[in-house]
Amino acid sequence: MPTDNSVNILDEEALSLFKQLQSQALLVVRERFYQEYGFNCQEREIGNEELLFLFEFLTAALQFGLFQSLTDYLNWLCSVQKARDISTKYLRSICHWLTEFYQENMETTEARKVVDVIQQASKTLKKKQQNPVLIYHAWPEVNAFEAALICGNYQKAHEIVDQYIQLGYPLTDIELHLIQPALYEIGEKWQANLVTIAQEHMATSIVQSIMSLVLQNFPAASSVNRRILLACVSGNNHSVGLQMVSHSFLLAGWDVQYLGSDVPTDTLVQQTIDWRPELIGLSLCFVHQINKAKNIIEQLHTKLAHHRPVVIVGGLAFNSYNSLADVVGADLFGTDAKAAFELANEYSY
Ligand code: B12
Repeated sequence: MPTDNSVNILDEEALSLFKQLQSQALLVVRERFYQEYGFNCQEREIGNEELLFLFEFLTAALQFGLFQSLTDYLNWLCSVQKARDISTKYLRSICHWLTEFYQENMETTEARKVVDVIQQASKTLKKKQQNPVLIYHAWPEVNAFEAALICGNYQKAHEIVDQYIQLGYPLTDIELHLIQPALYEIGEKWQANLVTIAQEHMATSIVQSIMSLVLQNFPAASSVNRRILLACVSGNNHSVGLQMVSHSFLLAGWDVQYLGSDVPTDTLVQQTIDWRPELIGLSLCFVHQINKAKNIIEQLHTKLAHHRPVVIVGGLAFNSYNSLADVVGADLFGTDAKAAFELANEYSY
């Protein structure tokens, strides 16, 4: 995502104050919501997580000029609410109270920057939400597979995967053209209030079991003596995509350490220092997680200097806004599990 030059980013001191004010701002917004409407904002799909995310996206806009991700988030939230027959007036009120709060609590020039960003973003709320997601060539059985996941039919889902295995398709293709599009579709349906959070969880756990089980049908190439460590940055709980990335490297004979979701930064850095992979892969789902990735890369620079591993990044955040890879300072960006392996293989270490 190009950084937006029309956004006046905050200087370091103002940014630090803005962050310090976060908990107070959220408290004020919650209280005003209750006073105005007589119930809590979480009853209108604006719970703690949504408010914290809003704050994180606002920070990304004010720190890096990443304005588009803030408007995308607000419009995503708006579409979630509309699908549940909730008026956008609640979100508008929250934006309005936030502007009042910063006008009262920050110095005029810096408050103006915050207010401008919030006001500009909330003006876009009427526009139709378009999810910035890449859709891959989906195989014909995707709908049947997705239906099996949503109704919890493990046998059926497994059977469909098995059919493709019998036809000789590589695991990476099955994951990319069958499993990934089905999960993307389930995400759209959750957003549109057509599947529940429980179904989303169930679908994920079926997929994870099947992926682990069928892995043994695919013999790995002999070892190429190369190491990759893979992790979702702290705060990212979306691990299935990274698991697919791990499979594409495993099957090609790489030694893989797959750390899964939500890995705390310090332990991730320490594990990298201890194991010394030549490549590490970081998965990010949301734009505001770029600070986590930036921090990991900076620590690796400081602690390992020119011995630091090459860093490849990926995940929904990058697929939505390609140029983010430069913002975090990564060496490579892979759009999917297959592309990640191809890029890493061609890179000269
Ligand atoms: C399953 C799921 C969950 C599960 C995840 C469980 C798990 N163990 O993974 C749970 C329930 C935890 C979850 C939670 C949330 N989710 Co969710 N989730 C999904 C869903 C439906 C599928 C995710 C998935 O597995 N996709 C399939 C994989 C294969 O695709 P992928 O992640 O893009 O990975 C590929 C590439 O990106 C790339 N890649 C990925 N990582 C890496 C790393 C490297 C190094 C490289 C090179 C490449 C690479 O390669 C992968 C394979 O080809 C998506 C829908 C979607 N569009 O993805 C929503 C989705 C991502 N979730 C969403 C949201 C909002 C949330 C929540 C905030 C609220 C909620 N719905 O509960 C929380 C936030 C949790 C958090 N802090 O992270 C939104 C995000 C909206 C947005 N654009 O901002 C989505 C898009 C749903 C939607 N349409 O509204 N979620």
